[in-house]
Amino acid sequence: MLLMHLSDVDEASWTAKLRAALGGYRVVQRGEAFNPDDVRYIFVWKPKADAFDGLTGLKAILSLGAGVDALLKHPALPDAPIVRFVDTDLSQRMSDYVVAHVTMHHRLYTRFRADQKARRWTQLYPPAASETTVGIMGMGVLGQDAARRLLPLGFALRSWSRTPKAIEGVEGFAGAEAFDSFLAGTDILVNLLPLTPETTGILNTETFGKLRRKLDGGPVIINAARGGHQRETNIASALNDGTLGAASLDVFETEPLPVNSPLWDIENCYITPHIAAISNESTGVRYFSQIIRDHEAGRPLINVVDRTRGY
Ligand code: NDP
Ligand code: OXD
Repeated sequence: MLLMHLSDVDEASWTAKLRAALGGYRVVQRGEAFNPDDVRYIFVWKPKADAFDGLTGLKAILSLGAGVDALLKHPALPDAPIVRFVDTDLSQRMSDYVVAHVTMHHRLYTRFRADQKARRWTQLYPPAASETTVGIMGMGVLGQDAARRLLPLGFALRSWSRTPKAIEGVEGFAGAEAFDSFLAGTDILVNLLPLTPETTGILNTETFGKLRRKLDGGPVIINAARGGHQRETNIASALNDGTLGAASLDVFETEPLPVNSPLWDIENCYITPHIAAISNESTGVRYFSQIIRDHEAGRPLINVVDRTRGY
């Protein structure tokens, strides 16, 4: 049996589609009558405190989110394997966000928008893409897809990951000891890391000060991963004092971003409400129903979270 436990998304719609995809396999929602001992899989997003109560026969936890940081902090998380969402549609959507914001900043949008407001005609030529280095933190599923889509646009690319990566056209840096060298050649910093104890607060004053100051207006950060990666007071100061030229933020320390956050009023801060990439129902149903079918047929689970690494 599959138990649905999706908060803040249309659980009924996912349930109907999973029932159709899984044929006779039983799929139940929280309010329905069922024996918790019979639940083999639970499909979660923002699980409540009692989500896992009584699930003695659990074989796997299926996470609608690609990021599992919040799930791993659940106080009653059972010891079952966690399968996270990995999907080409999700990657495409995230790369759409990354490419849009990288190209916007590369073409000095902040500067020309300010000039337009001031009715100022000042010709300033943006550098060629090849003269602008995009540094991607996190070279996993999403980081690699973003790199693959930025490469044909001509940007110089570098990446930072925990373990070394050899990706054609991308200069790889790995480990804490290589972080400063990675930053020193980066004009536009894109964050696609998972949120772990090691990466919490990584977007801070010290990091910003180590970025290359080549792009007109100053280096730029783009955070589409987790709000826990950023120190928002540091970002506000860096945007106001010119340490950063601009910031594109899709995620925040507190979501929704509180109305009194100073970030709302900062001209060179581009805010979106955690919409960089949404998990798509039709591809998600295909992915998770296949996971269940395969596992029920004795095949191994894929995309299982490594709990010791935290992602
Ligand atoms: P992956 O697990 O595939 O990739 C994670 C990458 O980060 C890997 O390259 C890993 O290194 C690297 N990494 C992890 N820890 C460190 C560290 N301490 N130092 C350096 N590198 C590190 O994740 P995804 O690409 O699938 O997703 C990334 C994140 O994006 C998710 O965790 C989620 O938080 C966020 N996200 C946000 C969405 C949004 O709408 N805003 C939507 C979907 C995801 P290595 O390769 O060596 O293991
Ligand atoms: C995710 C998200 O992790 O939407 O999938 O943030």
